[in-house]
Amino acid sequence: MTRLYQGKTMAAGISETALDGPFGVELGGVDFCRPLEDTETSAIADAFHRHQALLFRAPGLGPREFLQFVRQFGEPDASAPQHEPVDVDGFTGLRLVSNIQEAGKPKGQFGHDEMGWHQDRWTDAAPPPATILYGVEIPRVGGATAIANLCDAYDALPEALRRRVEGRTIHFPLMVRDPGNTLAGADIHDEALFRIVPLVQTHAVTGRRFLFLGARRILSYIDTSPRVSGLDPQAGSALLDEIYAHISSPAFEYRHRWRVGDLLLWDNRCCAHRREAFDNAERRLLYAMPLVSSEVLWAPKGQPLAA
Ligand SMILES: O=C(O)CCC(=O)C(=O)O
Ligand SMILES: [Fe+2]
Repeated sequence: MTRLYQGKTMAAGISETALDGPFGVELGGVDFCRPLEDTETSAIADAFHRHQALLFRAPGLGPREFLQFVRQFGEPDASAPQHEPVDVDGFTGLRLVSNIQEAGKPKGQFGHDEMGWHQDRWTDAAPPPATILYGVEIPRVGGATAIANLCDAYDALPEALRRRVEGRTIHFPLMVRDPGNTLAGADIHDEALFRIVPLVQTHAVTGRRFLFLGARRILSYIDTSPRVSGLDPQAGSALLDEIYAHISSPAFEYRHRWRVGDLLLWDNRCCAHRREAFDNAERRLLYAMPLVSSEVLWAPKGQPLAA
């Protein structure tokens, strides 16, 4: 694919270089030692909307510098992480994604297993506009994070499949584990049990249409599956199988092989991501920060997705 913006220098002295994949750019020329100028913030936001995924090389950031960078784009998720919290000047929402054990306790979340396609916090009324990860310790092999562009995947839907998804809603169980199988007989329109959103949505900033897939089963993390309006569980699941087969293509996927100091930021509304497994004898540590709101990357603030 010809990518005309390769190596282009944008406003504010920030350069764009295409990533090794069908979408996304690396941005150069950003100084992480000082706050961004307004022109730089808007140049980055503009690149975010044109490319959906951005990579910065920013070696040496600690939790404080990472948080300071993230806060220039919006408000990070401050809810308690599933591990011993890290206090960054009173902010305790920093997520550690790690397989490392310290004093017999997990230092972070998500271990070393493969994680399937998902969008972060997919059952939220307004899912995070962006997920931001920073590579601190990286295994020699494995552990790549892949991002699927669900705008491009929507645009390329075969006509017959497009007709079958149009107008449907996807119903995500609010409980991620259902050992008693109580959802089997549930009314899928019951909003106490399901987050119900259009399967095809329109991006509030770019106006592009995209598939909103949230998450299906992800190994031990989630054992419930979404339902699709107008279809019984088997037919809904078969439709999702087809959609997942369609999106799982190199045509829509940027696969990021981490290096220490990589800061990767993507549009969590219109992209799904997955994580490849790695050897648990190796150490992997990422800082993670989903934005719960962002006037810079997603306006108007906190508004649920348009249908
Ligand atoms: O470990 C990874 O690369 C990604 C983990 C993940 O899905 C997340 O932090 O939201
Ligand atoms: Fe995630």
